[in-house]
Amino acid sequence: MDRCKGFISMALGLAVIVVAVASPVVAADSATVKLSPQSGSGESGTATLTKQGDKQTKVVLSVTGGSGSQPVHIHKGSCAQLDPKPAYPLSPLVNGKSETVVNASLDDLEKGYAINGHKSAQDVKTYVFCGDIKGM
Ligand SMILES: [Cu+2]
Repeated sequence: MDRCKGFISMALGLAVIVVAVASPVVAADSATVKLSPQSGSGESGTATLTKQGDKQTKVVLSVTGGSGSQPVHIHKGSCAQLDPKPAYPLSPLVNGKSETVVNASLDDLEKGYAINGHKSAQDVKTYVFCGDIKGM
């Protein structure tokens, strides 16, 4: 009986090691960014970044709580300290969706960039959501 328990815990231990080793390999080709509301907008969602070869990244946004057409960009910096000048413009968010292929590798984007949304083309100054792109 004790032997049996020992085997089970060993098997569980191995399973944990396998998962821990396998995960980063899978995550390397894509990253998910959580987009959190700003300026009391109530807008939130996710951005999924997927490698498109070595020099491009597909960015797909899915956001709820907004309306109309909203400008979205990738900016240098972090949500806490954002460079106001957009680094890579993304397709405007319409009906909560935006899809763009940007000319930057996922590896580069994971080195200090953030995705942010603006209230409207007329009110670009108001940030409505933001998420930091982080490496795994
Ligand atoms: Cu922006």
